[in-house]
Amino acid sequence: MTMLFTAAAWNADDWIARLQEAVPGMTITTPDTDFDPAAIRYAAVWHPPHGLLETLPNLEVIFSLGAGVDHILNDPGLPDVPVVRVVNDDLTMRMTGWVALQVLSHHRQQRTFEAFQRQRTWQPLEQPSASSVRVGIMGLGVLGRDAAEKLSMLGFDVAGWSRSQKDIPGLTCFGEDDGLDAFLARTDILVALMPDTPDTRGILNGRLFARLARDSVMPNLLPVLINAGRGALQVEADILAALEDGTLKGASLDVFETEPLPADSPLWDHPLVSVWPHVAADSDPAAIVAGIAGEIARYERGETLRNVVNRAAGY
Ligand code: NDP
Ligand code: OXD
Repeated sequence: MTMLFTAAAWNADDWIARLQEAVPGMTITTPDTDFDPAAIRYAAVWHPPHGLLETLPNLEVIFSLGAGVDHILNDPGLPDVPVVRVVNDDLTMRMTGWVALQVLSHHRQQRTFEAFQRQRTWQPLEQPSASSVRVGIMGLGVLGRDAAEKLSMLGFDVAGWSRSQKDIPGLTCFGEDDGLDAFLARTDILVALMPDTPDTRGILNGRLFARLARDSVMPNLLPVLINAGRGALQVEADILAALEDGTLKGASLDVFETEPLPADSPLWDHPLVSVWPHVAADSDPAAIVAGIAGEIARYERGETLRNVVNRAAGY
């Protein structure tokens, strides 16, 4: 039983040792070694080089080393085998923590108070309740739903929008295109947790920002954009223009059109933008390896794989 591991810039030795320990009898190889393509049944990948996976004639399952799968599905030669993505509590909690941090920092005016502190200024400001602030989450999947539920627990007025209409207790849910206008019109803090697909690419653009609520309880500070989905969702020129003309009052971005964010991007030193280097929900190797080992054990027993990507939908 052989697995191909490829994740450029990651510590392959550590991952290989973990995978070997977790999957008894598994031989792990990497593309830079002299391996027999016909021996590979499994692949565990993060941004695999295009064309590599189609050279493996006996490949049975591809494991994404992340929750997102755009880095695999964008390979034009991708073989027609199941792609399994990462879903685990550790990753979900990390994402919810990051989203809560951003929502709270906008709601509690963190930037303003940090500026006051630098000036040694004691200046209390009005503190609107969380229940008067409307958070809108685009994408109610594993990550969006958890973030929505935890933000509701913090008292925010939370709604969500997704491709299919959802019915989630305690959450106002809007579905697809016909629900988008109503969803945006009641959103002060927009959180994007969607995958990169042909339908979502560029969705965070000037036309969409213009449809956000204009009647917030903090008109000088909201609406704002928080994106931890994928950089391809956002049109950065439109974010900058919207910040310039006041359509947006701030942005917290963990993902970018080009990563790493180019040194000359105006986002770096924009006073209303918080830049994060794609770390909102870093993956814990132990949790990911345990997930892969569990799925391989199920598959070898003839059971159905879980968390298989819908190739037609693109996520
Ligand atoms: P899921 O597949 O569980 O959820 C995706 C959600 O997006 C679903 O609710 C889906 O709708 C919705 N969606 C997809 N396409 C559309 C569309 N065209 N219009 C409206 N809604 C749409 O994914 P996860 O929640 O696990 O992860 C979401 C994304 O987060 C990942 O794809 C990845 O890109 C990103 N991510 C980022 C990380 C980071 O560190 N920054 C870490 C991990 C993930 P429906 O429910 O109807 O299918
Ligand atoms: C992921 C990510 O998709 O970290 O897991 O972006």
